[in-house]
Amino acid sequence: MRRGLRQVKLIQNYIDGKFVPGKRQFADVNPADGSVIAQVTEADRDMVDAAVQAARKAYRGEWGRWGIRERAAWLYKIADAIEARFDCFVAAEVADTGKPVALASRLDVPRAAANFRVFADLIKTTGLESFQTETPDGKNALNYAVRKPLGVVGIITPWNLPLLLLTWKVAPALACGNTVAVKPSEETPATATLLAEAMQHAGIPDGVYNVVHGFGPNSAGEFLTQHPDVNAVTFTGESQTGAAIMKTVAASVKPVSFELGGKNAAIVFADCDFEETVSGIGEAVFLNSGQVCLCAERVYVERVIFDRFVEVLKCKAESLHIGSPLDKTTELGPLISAQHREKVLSYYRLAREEGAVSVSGGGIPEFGNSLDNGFYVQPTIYTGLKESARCVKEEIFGPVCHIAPFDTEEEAVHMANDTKYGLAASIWTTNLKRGHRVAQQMNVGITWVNCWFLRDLRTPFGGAGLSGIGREGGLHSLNFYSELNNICIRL
Ligand code: NAD
Ligand code: 6OD
Repeated sequence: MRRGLRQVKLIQNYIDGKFVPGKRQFADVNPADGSVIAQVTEADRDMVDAAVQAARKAYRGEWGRWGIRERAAWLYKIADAIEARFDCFVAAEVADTGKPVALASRLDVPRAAANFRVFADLIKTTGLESFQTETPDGKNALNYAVRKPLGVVGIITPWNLPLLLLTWKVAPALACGNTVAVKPSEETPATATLLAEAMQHAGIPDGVYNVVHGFGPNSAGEFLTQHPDVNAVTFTGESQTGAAIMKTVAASVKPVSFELGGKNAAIVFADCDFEETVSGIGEAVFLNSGQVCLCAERVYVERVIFDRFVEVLKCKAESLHIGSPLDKTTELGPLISAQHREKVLSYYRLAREEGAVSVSGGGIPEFGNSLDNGFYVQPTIYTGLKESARCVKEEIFGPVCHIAPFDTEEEAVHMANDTKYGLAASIWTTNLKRGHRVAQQMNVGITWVNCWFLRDLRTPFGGAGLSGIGREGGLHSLNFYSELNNICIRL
């Protein structure tokens, strides 16, 4: 190495149990200071084909033949391997995403291990339907279903919770006996690659888990979804990308599962537990710098507590510790990229043009050190926009919300549902009857009452409208990642 040149890590593709470089490289950038932390080698069409063929071979080999208990045992080993490298996973996720180290340590990496354990438990304990069917001759028939893998599953994931969302799909896919080729986001390639190392050390057979790096259109993402030997595609990301992938896979009629964007509402009633609610909404708006698909960007507050609520949430936003992701006390890190920051700032400008009252933030924080080269924005709160404003309708995906008052329950329900998205909602009230009543009227996949992002991995997860197709989680994942064969036996 020449003096003065820092050696930059090379992140490679993982195909058939080997790390392989691609012909082209792109930079992996640390969003906290704009520095290049690694070069990533992009998989071309031939490499994506090699990954899918390796997955096919492994599927036809021992992985596809093993029984449920053996596969579950491997999943527990993967969970152990993640935990054995806990600090490496945290460091890689923090460097790639800029998320606070405290968040990656409490959410992302523990959830990755939990994803493997939960689906290992589930595949061992979940039964299947059977029916005794009456026939006119009285002899009857027995119907029972058996679960079979789909084959090779293509998995495409975003940058906001890279390891959590990748393993949320890899774990049930493997539990059901499939093999996978995954394409992590080009912004956050590190932890999918570390997972390959963990699997290699755990002894997972070659070809069961393959990683191809690159971009979407005319790159590894599109090559994977176009591949004729991929049996199903599961995708998490923007709604528009979901539409593009749907077009691509339509030609070969593959099953798809889409977890897409959101413009989620929180409804705060005057009878809420005020302190708990402000704290919960603070999380729902600002966690991961607002880069969680479930974040609340629209907050509706009953008019009698509106002014007080706005004032206290403003204090909360202004007291958040924005800083280096490596500082254990940091609560708000940067956005993922310069490009994404420009998008979020363009909404901050648009909010002003649309007539918003700026309660807090709206700009870029200054640090006086290398963090000024990072992609930070201030946590931001607006009021005063019309419900038809673009800032109220479009997903921003930053640490920002608009707060609007309401007078009646009906009005709150109407405003919350007045969106093309349908991912999540939260209701804040101490009146449980009202909590149930309002929750059941939400046109979304997940409604939380007096909490937010509280997860039980056995429950259905997904969205309505522009927010997705299908449900994953628990049995829903097992059903997506397997083909059910109903057997009817005449008795
Ligand atoms: P994105 O759609 O830009 O990218 C996601 C992945 O798709 C990346 O790996 C990308 O390379 C790939 N991709 C892009 N175009 C493609 C194409 N034509 N063919 C195949 N692959 C392609 O999303 P993002 O910016 O990484 O993530 C943020 C978005 O994800 C937000 O909209 C957020 O709401 C959504 N999201 C939804 C959920 C959910 O569970 N519903 C979870 C996390 C994020
Ligand atoms: O918790 C999950 O299982 C999940 N899929 C979360 C999605 C978060 C979106 O950013």
